[in-house]
Amino acid sequence: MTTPADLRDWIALLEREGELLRVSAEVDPHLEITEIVDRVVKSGGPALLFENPRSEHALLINQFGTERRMCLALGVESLDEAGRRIGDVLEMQPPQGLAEKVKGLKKLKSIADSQPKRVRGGPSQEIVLTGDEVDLGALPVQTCWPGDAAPFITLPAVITRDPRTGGRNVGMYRLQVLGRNSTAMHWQIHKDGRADYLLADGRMDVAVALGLDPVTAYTASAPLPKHVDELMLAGFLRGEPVELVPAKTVDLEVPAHAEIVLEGYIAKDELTEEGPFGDHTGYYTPPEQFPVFHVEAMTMRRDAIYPSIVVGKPPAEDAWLGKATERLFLPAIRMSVPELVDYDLPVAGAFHNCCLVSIRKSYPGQAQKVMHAIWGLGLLSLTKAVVVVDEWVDVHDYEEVFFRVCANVDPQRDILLSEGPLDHLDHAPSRQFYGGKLGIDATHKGPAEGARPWPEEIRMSDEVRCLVDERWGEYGLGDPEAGEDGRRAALRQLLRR
Ligand SMILES: Cc1cc2nc3c(=O)[nH]c(=O)nc-3n(C[C@H](O)[C@H](O)[C@H](O)COP(=O)(O)O)c2cc1C
Ligand SMILES: [Mn+2]
Repeated sequence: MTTPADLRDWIALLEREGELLRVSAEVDPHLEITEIVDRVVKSGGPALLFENPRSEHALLINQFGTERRMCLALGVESLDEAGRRIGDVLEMQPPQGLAEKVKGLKKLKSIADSQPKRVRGGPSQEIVLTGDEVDLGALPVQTCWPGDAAPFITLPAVITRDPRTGGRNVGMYRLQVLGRNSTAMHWQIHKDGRADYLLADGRMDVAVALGLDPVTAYTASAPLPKHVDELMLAGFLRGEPVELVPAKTVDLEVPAHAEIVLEGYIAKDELTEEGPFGDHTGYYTPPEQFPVFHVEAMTMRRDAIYPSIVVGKPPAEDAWLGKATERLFLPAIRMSVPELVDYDLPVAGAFHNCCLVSIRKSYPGQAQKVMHAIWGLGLLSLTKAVVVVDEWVDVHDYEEVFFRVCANVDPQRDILLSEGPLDHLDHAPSRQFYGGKLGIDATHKGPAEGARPWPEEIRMSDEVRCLVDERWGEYGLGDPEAGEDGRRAALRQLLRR
């Protein structure tokens, strides 16, 4: 398995797969691109390479906008396949016998190969601009929505170091352009970049990579524990290390194959007003104080391509970045919540507002135990509502989950109201950052949970189902092999005759 080596390799792959359209017409990065992309995303359309966005740099957008492209990006057939690869490593056991030992060695090699690799030079530094030569205005940075305060760089990988341990962090935090050589740094209070900043004294080095291979770009958005380097996950998923070069002006390493790198610093107590910005909550986030990022150098490839993404009222392009995280982190969540069978973070819930969980329930109160586990787990702790269903319920089938909630819940007994930390951008709670949590136990309940004997669920016998399968052709109701959708279409045809 290989994944694209860099952004250009990725664009070539998208083109070969019929997943990219080039737009040569001149378009305005001020609002116009958003409206085009919003229509294309919502119709499941291709990635777009705007060749003339009123800048010397082309703009790539909607690279992650469908499940198929997210899978292509990660080099997998399904997002669950990527999750399984991570699960295989997390659940490694001492090998039994030679065959397992060989397999075990392969896994260990894949872990060893995931470490980023330092190389001497790379295309991301073909052009080096410093001092007055730095001008963010040369990039086709989008003003996404009419109420946005300014243009925002929306798909960056922000690189910092923990001042205590030297450990690297890479996070996707939007940057509001303040002028030729400065931006705001929107790291929210629960994020690792923010934690590095709080530990720093005085000046803190920062680098921002733009235009990466799609796996590395994705991992900047992955909610890894603070001490885990996102570039290691990128190396593991790529099957090849991410190559790094020393930055030109700061004490950090930067991706050798990025299209563009911004180097500079953040001074501890220098804050600026950030926002408003039309965010993935579907609302504008109000102005708030955030640190200022001073850009002292800008390095790039020749003809650098600028990457962008538009978030807004869901579903938007970030939906599949979120779904990738949902699938990739399932094995890790199962390590600490072993009864968890599956979970779903609905796109319409902006990921942190709602979590649907199915569990293998074997004792009273287990649904409540799982709610508290979710509220205690990494960034999932910000989840506002948790719905728990039994193991046989498909959490990705929202009709089915809704049916269970309506059928199985006694609100007096099965609703848990709690409180805790909420997402930085959640506008609903009375206080910012803190508020109510809702747990809904839609599992079957037993007598120890105060329920009467639980009725049996209706299900046709296997015998009769087989019989009807076999005889379907005889009834004259359509093709017996057609499956549910085909059956519906055939019946509609018959009615029209
Ligand atoms: C398109 C996109 C934009 C994002 N913008 C921000 C942002 O401006 N600020 C922020 O704190 N998190 C933002 N996030 C979420 C973070 O990238 C995510 O929480 C990630 O885990 C942060 O890295 P960290 O865990 O190392 O802090 C964004 C995610 C995506 C997909
Ligand atoms: Mn991190």
